[in-house]
Amino acid sequence: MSLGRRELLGAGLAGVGLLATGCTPSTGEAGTTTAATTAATTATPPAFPAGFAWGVATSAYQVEGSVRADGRSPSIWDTFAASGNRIADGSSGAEACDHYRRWRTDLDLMGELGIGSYRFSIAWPRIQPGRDRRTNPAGLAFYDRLVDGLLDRGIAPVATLYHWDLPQHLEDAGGWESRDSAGWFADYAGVMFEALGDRVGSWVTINESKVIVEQGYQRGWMAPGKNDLEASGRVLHHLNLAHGRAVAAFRASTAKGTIGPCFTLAPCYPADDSEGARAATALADLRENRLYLDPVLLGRYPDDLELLHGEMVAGIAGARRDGDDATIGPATDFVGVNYYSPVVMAATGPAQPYPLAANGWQQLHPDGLRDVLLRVHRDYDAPVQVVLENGIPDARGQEPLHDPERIDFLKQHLQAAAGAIGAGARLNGYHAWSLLDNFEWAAGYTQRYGLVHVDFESQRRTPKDSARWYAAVIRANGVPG
Ligand code: GCO
Repeated sequence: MSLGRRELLGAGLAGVGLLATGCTPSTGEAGTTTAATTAATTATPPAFPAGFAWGVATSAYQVEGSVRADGRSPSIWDTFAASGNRIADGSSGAEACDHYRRWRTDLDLMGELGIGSYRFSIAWPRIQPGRDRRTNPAGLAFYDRLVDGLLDRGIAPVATLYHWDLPQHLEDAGGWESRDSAGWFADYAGVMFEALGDRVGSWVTINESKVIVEQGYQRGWMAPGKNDLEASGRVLHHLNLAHGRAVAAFRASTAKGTIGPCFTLAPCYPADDSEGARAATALADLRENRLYLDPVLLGRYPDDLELLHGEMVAGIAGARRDGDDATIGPATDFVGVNYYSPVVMAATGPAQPYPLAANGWQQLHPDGLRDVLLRVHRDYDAPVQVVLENGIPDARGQEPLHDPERIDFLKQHLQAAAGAIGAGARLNGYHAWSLLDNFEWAAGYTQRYGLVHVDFESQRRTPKDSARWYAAVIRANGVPG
């Protein structure tokens, strides 16, 4: 059986010793009052403000393919996928959805579904493929066409600068472990602001630093496949610096749009009323949320950072220089939120009171979306927020085009988002993950998250029932009753 890419993400990290306190694996016992009551169902009727952005999301390595086209050089994901036994089905993103060549078809499809906003990512190795980091005009031209194609169809481009595909030549020069990475990223970001800043309305800096840190540098389940806690701390700090320097480059540029970070957040609930469960939950919240939110949104690391594993804390401390916190924390225009799963903690370790999705790591708890949005609203000075990812893989045994579980999932999560808006959160958009079935990282093509089915033999696209349902939501600007 393959490892889900975030399996154990909510499992207390006991296996890799990230926490200073000992956690034992969950007994899997059903949760209890506290997890359930924290999640009281919202009574607010689903309502979205006029102009709410209804979107879908993808990322470059997961959909583009054409990994050698027009001068692109390898990324750390090409290397990782080729390094043997890393990907469940032995596949890679070499072809993926062939979106690099079929982008017009995909944009037409989005247009037919009434999609208003498309979150895609830019493949850095297409833009700066060589060690000299000179701009590659042919690589840039792809995103130029894509953005114009979106605007022609009335779809707002939301461009992510980094969704995990670091050029291999930068990895060879030290990658995110090197402090130079912040400067490399700011330079590359500057190239993109200059090229597309007149047309892209929203820029996202770095997708999910938590997943890079935990899966890429602690567990080794994702590129670059390392198991080094100290390095993971350094990498986190450099990702934060890179974000801050890119925001500064954006402000100094002539780009017209807005810019913000993207976090994958997990509401943390105690499994019961015990003091032990509450303490474990507070620690989980530090590890899952505050460690990432605080530096970027408040300009300082959490005061209780030392509760995390000493080697990781040492990595952060060793990388930190005077003035860095201010560099990391310039104000952003919005906060991007990805939501998949809560974390529930008993005194003895993680609990799993909610049903699991077919990926094996995602507890299904729609009200968690409302809870994370309201938490960011409350604790981080009421920023504008946008959901940049939310989705599930096809259920086991599902007929390819009939996905009632996904419709239920979307409906309940949208109701939860509406509940957050009703309670004051400034949410201005929602992007379903994903437009297309695609390359799901270490799970290869074994998990399908698309609203649109892809036959990877023929590359034929066919909307699933959920795509038609989502189109109706968009037309109504709300969830049908
Ligand atoms: C994620 C990623 C996506 C995944 C999706 C499903 O950030 O987690 O952005 O690339 O494919 O989340 O696991």
